[in-house]
Amino acid sequence: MITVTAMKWAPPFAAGQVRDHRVRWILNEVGWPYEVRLVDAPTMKSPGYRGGLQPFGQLPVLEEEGRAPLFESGAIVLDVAMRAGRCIGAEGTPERAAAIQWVVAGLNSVEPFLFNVAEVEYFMDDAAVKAARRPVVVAQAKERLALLEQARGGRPWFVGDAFSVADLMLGSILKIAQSLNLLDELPALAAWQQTVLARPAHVQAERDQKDEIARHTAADMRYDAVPKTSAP
Ligand SMILES: N[C@@H](CCC(=O)N[C@@H](CS)C(=O)NCC(=O)O)C(=O)O
Repeated sequence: MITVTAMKWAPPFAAGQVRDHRVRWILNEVGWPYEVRLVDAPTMKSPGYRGGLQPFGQLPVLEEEGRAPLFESGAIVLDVAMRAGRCIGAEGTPERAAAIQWVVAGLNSVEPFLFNVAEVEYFMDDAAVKAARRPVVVAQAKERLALLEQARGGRPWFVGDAFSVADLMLGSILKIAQSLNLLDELPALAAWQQTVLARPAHVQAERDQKDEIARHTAADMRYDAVPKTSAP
């Protein structure tokens, strides 16, 4: 049986966006059953978790009998899709190469720009620094999103004529953009994202994550039990 690691609780802005939803989503797409292991902050930051599951004390992690645990949401999505032979084109084809390319592009060339905006919105306390930085990072993120839409070229899917991990990863990454109103001037990209997110495999993944978060509170994460010096 496959086990996916998820957080007991996350703040409202993150509910439905914690990266284990990507793993649940691809598992739902390919029809592989899985269990969820809910963890708190001290567990994630423990030497055992860092040493055995995720070196940076984060999630998601996919555990499966007879295989080494796998971390990094992108690696897990690609691994599941390749092993299942679904949502990633056939081995050795240009479609598979393009799907991998777009997953990496999403994680490496789009997500960091969106995270810069999220950092200003959610994690920055100094009002003056925030006011100075926001227009800069918003402009950079909007430019990156416009270039992404230009590359999509109005096609229904990023690769070929079917849904693939490229759409999954980019649709997931753009959740941050959508919740920060960065897609307002890109209605076609926003509409594409809504089509992708309407897939039953995603709807189920998001609902399951939100339900688990709703059953817990911030106290269940036991952040106070994590030493302040611990890396985030
Ligand atoms: N590049 C990693 C990022 C992992 C990551 O940032 N995970 C967040 C949840 S979305 C996390 O574990 N946050 C808790 C923490 O850092 O303490 C991936 O895609 O898996």
